[in-house]
Amino acid sequence: MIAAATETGARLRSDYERDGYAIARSVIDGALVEEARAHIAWLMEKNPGLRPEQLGHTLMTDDPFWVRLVADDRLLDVAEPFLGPDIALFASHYIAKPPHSGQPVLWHQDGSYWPLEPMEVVTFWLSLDDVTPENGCMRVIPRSQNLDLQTMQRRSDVENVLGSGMDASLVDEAEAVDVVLAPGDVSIHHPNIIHGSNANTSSRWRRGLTIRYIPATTRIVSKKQWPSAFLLRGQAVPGVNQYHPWPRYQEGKHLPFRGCETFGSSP
Ligand SMILES: O=C(O)CCC(=O)C(=O)O
Repeated sequence: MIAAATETGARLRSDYERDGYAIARSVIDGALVEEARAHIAWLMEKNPGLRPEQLGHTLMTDDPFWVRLVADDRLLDVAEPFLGPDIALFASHYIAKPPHSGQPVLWHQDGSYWPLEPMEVVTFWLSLDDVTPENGCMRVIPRSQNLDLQTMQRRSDVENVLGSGMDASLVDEAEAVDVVLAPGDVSIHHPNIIHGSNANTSSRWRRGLTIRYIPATTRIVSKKQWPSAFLLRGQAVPGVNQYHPWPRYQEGKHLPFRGCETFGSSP
């Protein structure tokens, strides 16, 4: 079992190093996928002013289910070969595109937006639906992680999730690959890779959770405590980041989930 896990980790790392992304299948089970979908519905009800593509990290500080989900051992076991044993969270964001009206994410490089030093970070994109070109799955330009981080440009000519994107002359769309995933699968991508996604023009939801994991040696450069800074596994490096304690579940305040009563001790 351990040998199989090591082999999978080595395969994922070599795909990631070559192409800038990798795919791990069936990482979490159907029951947890269902809980994450219920979480999106709960967040939408609590935040009626936000589009479901915008349920982001500022909502996370006091949300036990969200921390439980990103701290799932199956996800962290996949992350560990990339980051080592001391793993923290930088950010996490549901990008849930509703049927027919889900917005596109314009071509971009994530690292251009992030206050991280050094830029050592991997993104997990956890799929909560069958995601395909029809409902706006993520698209990547393989091997574009070798391009330096560019300045992103504000874009209001087309409705889009980020409100910005990169210079189109740097993107060779003919090279784009659709990242087709089933519920519970995870794609893993590099902070420099060029990626985006089209609008959801189908009659199905396209729900996914981005999870930005950092090694405890990566500093989040922020004057205020970062709302989604959590130590998830291992040890903090003294003086590097200030982490929130894991929030404890309170009935009536938080979304109930399996194991919520005993959840809440930081590692
Ligand atoms: O969810 C998407 O369509 C795009 C996700 C993305 O841009 C990211 O994870 O960095």
